[in-house]
Amino acid sequence: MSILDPTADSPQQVRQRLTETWSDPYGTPGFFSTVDHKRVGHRYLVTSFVFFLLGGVEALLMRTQLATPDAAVLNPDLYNRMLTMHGTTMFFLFLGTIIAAWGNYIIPLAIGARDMAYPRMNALSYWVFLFAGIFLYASFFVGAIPDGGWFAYVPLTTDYSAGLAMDFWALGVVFVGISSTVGAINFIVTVFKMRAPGMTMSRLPLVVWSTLTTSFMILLSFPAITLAPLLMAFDRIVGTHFFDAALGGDPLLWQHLFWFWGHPIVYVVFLPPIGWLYMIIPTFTGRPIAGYNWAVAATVATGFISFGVWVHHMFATGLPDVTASFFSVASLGVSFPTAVAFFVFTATLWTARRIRWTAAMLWAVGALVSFVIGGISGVMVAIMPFDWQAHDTYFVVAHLHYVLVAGNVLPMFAAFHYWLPKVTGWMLDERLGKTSFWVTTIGLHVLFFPQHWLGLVGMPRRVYTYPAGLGWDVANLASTVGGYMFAAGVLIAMGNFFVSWRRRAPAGSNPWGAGTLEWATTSPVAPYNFAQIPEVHDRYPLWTLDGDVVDDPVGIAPQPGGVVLADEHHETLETVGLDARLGGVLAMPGPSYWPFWTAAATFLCFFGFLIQNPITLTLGLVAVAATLIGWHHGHLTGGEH
Ligand code: HEM
Ligand SMILES: [Cu+2]
Repeated sequence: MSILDPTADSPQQVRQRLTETWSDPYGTPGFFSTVDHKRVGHRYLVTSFVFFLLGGVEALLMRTQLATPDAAVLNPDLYNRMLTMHGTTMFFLFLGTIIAAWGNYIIPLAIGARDMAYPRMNALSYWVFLFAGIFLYASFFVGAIPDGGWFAYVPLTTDYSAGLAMDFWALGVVFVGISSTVGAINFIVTVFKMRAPGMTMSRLPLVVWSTLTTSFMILLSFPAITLAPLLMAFDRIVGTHFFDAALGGDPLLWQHLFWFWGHPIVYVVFLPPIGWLYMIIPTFTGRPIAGYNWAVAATVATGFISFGVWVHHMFATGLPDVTASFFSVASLGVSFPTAVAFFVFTATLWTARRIRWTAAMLWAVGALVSFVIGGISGVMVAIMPFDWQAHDTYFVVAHLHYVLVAGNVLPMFAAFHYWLPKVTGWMLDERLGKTSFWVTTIGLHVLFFPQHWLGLVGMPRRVYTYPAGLGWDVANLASTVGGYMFAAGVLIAMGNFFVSWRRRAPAGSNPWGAGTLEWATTSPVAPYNFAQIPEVHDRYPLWTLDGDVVDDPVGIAPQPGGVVLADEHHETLETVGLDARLGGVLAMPGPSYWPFWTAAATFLCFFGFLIQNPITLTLGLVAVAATLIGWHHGHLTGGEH
């Protein structure tokens, strides 16, 4: 260990040494062995976005089929498969992972750390995600696309789905769950142990609070979505009867397990995006967030209450009234913290020094405004008699898309416009950014608003077509037009990325004049993040008390007397306690191929289970064990950090 004295070495020398220590090997070896949270975050971003596009293509196919009555774009069977893969892709391969993407990229920077607490586990969670995505989509190439709905209700998916289709689904979902769980553990430890000295819990950026909360939620809810599909796979492949009522099993058990994950997950997918907005909106209003403590309380309360509401997805299953009433009340209750969050945003905007309507800000405020519609329709369906009417109609499709798209997709674009300059080092075009915002957001409302009405006049969801003359034609056509408009907006945003890439207008370290630590280092970020580990004294370290931007951010040039760790290992500071006292110096693991191989071996296990081949399965298990031994060999013999 060495804490360099920057007065002896010039800042250039210090930086060079840090770069040598923290850089990955060049080329392919670096590609497969990197554990750098920024590169992992990068990959998460690209991969999740690709799945977003795939899910979008499936959605557009469905919408095209539904544009006119009695259409024949998709046959019923293919429609089922597209519906299943659209929902599955969006939930498991996009919504759940885009939050890991920004979490990976931003969290270590926002807390002033040099990496995640477990860099190799971080790489593992990405590789597992990638392999699980490939596993699920391999079903397309063997003609066994899952067809039982993304909610996979039994017995539809146990007794009435032949072939490998739902085996792909059940095993793929278990597989991708490993990635989320590993990632959640990593975020929790990172937030508790790696904060820069002085970053007390009450100075924690709000995006970190929301990621911390959702990480706990993932840990508590994912066991259900691991267990349920595993039991389904056993019922299907091994011949057990967990869900078979005739032999003492219980089909409702599936619904309970599925929604015990399925409800909290909707908060898991929108709390981090709300956290992004908590970062973006203060920057463009030029003032700290109003009501920080309220925002933290709302975030944590949402996490708690969301575990007490899953049965609202089962109001139509004939539950005892007392049970159902409890869940109805709890569902209404969860809207309180969300309302608090909205007051926080409103107060911040209301008391702004000066609102700067950048593209990022437009996307952020557009998301908030649109989300309100989903919130209101949510309160409506939380009331049982209303839900009995609206259940399984397009009203629910409208509701769920409002919350998911306004609660995650629009904030994702806000985050892109806000943080991409940090990731790439160049600015996105503002004009194109605003155009894409308007096209996408208007598209969103044209797409989903008419579906409320369709639901109220009785159009059921999960149908592949409808006859003419029911009065549903115009609204369906409008909805499809909106779908294409939404897609056009997404394409413009992508076009913006490539145009701006060619232009490469330099971003500088803090282009928006933001106040939080991720802007205290170069853009793009150097491999070591911060030359000097920052010391934190308030919530917005880069703002003076009057809200002006500090000129020479802390992490870029090592200052005399600061802590600069530049040994031959990846080193960073560990802090302890809620007040982030200096704990010691951590030597972090460097690049490694093992995470990749462990993920590949896990793929082999799932593949063996899928094709019901005991030899492949055994080989896979042995391979997992072998890669884990290889991974930890250094620890076991004490030879390596
Ligand atoms: C990130 C954005 C999106 C997410 C997370 C998402 C999610 C979902 C989910 C979970 C379902 C299953 C609903 C059910 O339980 O029946 C679904 C259905 C559907 N989605 Fe999306 N969706 C998204 C975007 C879109 C877009 C942009 C479109 C249209 C262009 C679309 C069109 C549809 C259609 C047509 C269905 C089938 C409804 C039914 O037959 O019940 N979705 N979506
Ligand atoms: Cu719910």
